[in-house]
Amino acid sequence: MTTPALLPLSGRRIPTLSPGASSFPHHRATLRLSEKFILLLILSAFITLCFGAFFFLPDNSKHKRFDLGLEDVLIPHIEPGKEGRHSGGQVIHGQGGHDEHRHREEEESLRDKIRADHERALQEAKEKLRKSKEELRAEIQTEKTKVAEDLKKKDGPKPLPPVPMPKLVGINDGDPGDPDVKEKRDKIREMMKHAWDSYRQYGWGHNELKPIAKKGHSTNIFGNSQMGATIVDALDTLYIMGLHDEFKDGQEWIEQNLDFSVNAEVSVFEVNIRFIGGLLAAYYLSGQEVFKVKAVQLAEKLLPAFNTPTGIPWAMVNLKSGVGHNWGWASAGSSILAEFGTLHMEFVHLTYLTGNPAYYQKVMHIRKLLAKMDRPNGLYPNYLNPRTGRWGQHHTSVGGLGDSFYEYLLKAWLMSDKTDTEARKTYDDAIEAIERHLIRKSNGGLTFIGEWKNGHLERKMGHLTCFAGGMFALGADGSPDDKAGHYLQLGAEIAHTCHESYDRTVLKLGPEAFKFDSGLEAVAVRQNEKYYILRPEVIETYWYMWRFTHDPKYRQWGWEAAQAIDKYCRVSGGFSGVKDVYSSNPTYDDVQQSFFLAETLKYLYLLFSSDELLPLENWVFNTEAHPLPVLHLGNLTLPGSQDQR
Ligand code: DMJ
Repeated sequence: MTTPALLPLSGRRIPTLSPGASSFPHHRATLRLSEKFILLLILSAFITLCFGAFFFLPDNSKHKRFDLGLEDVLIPHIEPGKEGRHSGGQVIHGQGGHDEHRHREEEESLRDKIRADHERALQEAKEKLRKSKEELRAEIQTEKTKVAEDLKKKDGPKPLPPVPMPKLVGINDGDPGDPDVKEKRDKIREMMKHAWDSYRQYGWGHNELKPIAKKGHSTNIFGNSQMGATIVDALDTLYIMGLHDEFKDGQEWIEQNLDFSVNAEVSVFEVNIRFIGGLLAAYYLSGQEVFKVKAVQLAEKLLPAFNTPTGIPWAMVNLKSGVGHNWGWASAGSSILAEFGTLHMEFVHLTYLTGNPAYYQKVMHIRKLLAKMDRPNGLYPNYLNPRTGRWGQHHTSVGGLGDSFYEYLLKAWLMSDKTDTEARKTYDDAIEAIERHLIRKSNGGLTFIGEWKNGHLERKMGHLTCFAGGMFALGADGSPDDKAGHYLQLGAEIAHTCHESYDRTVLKLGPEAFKFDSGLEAVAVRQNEKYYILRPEVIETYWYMWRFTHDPKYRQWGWEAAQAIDKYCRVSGGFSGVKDVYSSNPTYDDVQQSFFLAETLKYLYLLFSSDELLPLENWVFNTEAHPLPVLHLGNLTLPGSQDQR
């Protein structure tokens, strides 16, 4: 699902205090500069005083005679005639004049040592005072960093309890055999390399890339963070394509830089599907522990978003303070169906990997709550208020604001090795209502999915809605009343309609939304709906349809889209979205979206690979195209699952 990212957020900004952070060592490390100066002055004054006092002390040697009695007690007697070794390797022969000489020498050397020590201390203090403010500031900073690092080491990631790795099938080359198909696949790989290399060169560490301006980019879904969204989102695609050097490079960045203790308000949904999904997929594919650890660290930061009166999470959460809130534009302060309804896959895997029931419980709680609610016409509205637990506006969509909620019901069932029948039933019921109220055929014979707005059907379909073709095909097997054929057919019809939306443009790239009204079919009308921002949904549906039917037209359509992207969106600094797909001379939006690397190029690559690469019986792709393995739990139950029954 995509939220209108450009809309303003509600402006609640929260002062940040790191909860639970120990304050003492930080306090020590953060003495202010002025305090440091005063301390140094006191120290040097004290040293000077001691040094001076030392020279005014009476000469001890003059009183030696009176001390002898005491020394007789303290220094062991050496019997006459017997020889022994004493300090300094000097041979001592008995007592008397020799002893006095020895004492004087010892005192002298002790005095020399004290004098040298004091001089050194004085010198150090003087040097400190001679340093510029900048030098002192740098020293303090180094000290602070060291303390912070020591602390980090102490509180560093604890090893997670080992769990058996789920059965991982089909992590292979996926060579398609046919040289013509292979050539196409190589071309997609080359496009991925261009997108990655450009980001590597111009946007490294930023969330996304501006390929025209050749610099980093970000949007409000990531708050003001710089968390390398493109790196995390792209990892598994790199791995699948065999771009191992690039993968290693990304892994190193994550190991050294990916830190979630940032004062940034991020979208819970986006962070979940791109970061947690991306990290989990990278972990399962590569077996590298670091990805699992980072996914869990991040998930912990998202949990405070669930602290609402109903347990329906806020849309946004501040990663540092844990304070959450909703988008300012959402109906009546509501949370969004496609956001709080698109957490299940990742959260179940988190519980599986950590043994922590919290993740599983949070998403199951959402499911239970929704199951108890009335649904107008059997449809799920897009908006739900997390304070009152009541629906906002009665708008229903299989595109933006609703889409991946339905997708995750189906995928929850698939991911559970088809044991989560509750999820399957909820999916089937939802799709039945959608078919009844939202799916229609145009005069020209195109099947489309409209949007439901307060009892009225808007005959408009979004690019985002095009993913549903793949979803219907994926859900065909296991559908009630033996309607598998029907759903596969429905998937094919949606794929056809979405292909038409591409084919009826000048650039052969699909618009953001298209109408089926007043003689218009599958074309955008409003100027602000004519853009293409490198979205994957149409290609995603081609790929699912290809896997289920092997009809060559899907590869053909995918290839048309790939060529159009390469022709019209490729620039020297990467790939950019275009503002008008009906113009032969389009302008760029200057954004290389992270989902272009995560999804669009991955689905294209899979379309030209063999089915042995990541078979759908063993892998379920999250809504950002990150593959997660099916959990064959057998008789095992997830921690926390008993409490839910
Ligand atoms: C992706 O981030 C995800 O697929 C999401 O579910 C909706 N669409 C965008 C890309 O268009």
